[in-house]
Amino acid sequence: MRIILATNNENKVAEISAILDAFGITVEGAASAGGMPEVEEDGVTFAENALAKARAGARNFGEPALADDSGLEIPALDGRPGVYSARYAGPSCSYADNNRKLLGEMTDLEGDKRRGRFVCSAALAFPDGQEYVVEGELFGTITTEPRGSGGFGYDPVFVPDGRGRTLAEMNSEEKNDISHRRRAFEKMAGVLRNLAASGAIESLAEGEKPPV
Ligand code: ITT
Repeated sequence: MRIILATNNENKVAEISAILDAFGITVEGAASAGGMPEVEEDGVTFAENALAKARAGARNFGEPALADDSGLEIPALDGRPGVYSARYAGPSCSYADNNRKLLGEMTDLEGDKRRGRFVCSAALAFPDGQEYVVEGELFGTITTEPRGSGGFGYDPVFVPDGRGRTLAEMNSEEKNDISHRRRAFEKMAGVLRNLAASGAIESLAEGEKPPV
């Protein structure tokens, strides 16, 4: 079964491919399938944005598409950066710019006020309009300085509960074992398994047969 991963974020492609691979599901990044069109991310929830990206992928490629919309929520900042996580410090900002802005806003916050969660909504859309969405989360604390060089985004400033290191100080296996993305796509693997078991995605399996 070919499933397109409707994202332009290569870090996400690497993480989601590794996570789904462990469940025997192979995905193809949009870039290697010809490129993903820009999608307007104007939803107020991660789920809305994930569905918008998955629908755009299914429409563009004419094949089932998976998408991820994710970000960091800090209750003491009224939920920011939230759905604006990618462009928090401005339209074409870097991950380092976002981390600087976040840490700057949190300078006076201590203890529980530094707690937050990563959220990942994973959406699956089919060209015929069927769609599914699931969510995963990871709770933790925001550091006062960035630490580590692994991962991407806010990983250098986020220490998951029960751990002493930031996500950027972990290797990819450690992060993929506990991450919000892991939790969402583990659920999505269950959705795909159920669809296959019920025969609902049989035609996809047929469509994948190599040409004779
Ligand atoms: P696509 O829309 O193409 O999927 P994107 O990077 O624009 O890629 P989002 O709109 O979902 O993706 O924004 C997600 C942002 O949230 C991302 O740029 C990071 O800043 C942050 N983020 C999400 N997951 C993260 C993770 O696992 N570690 C660190 N930061 C993360």
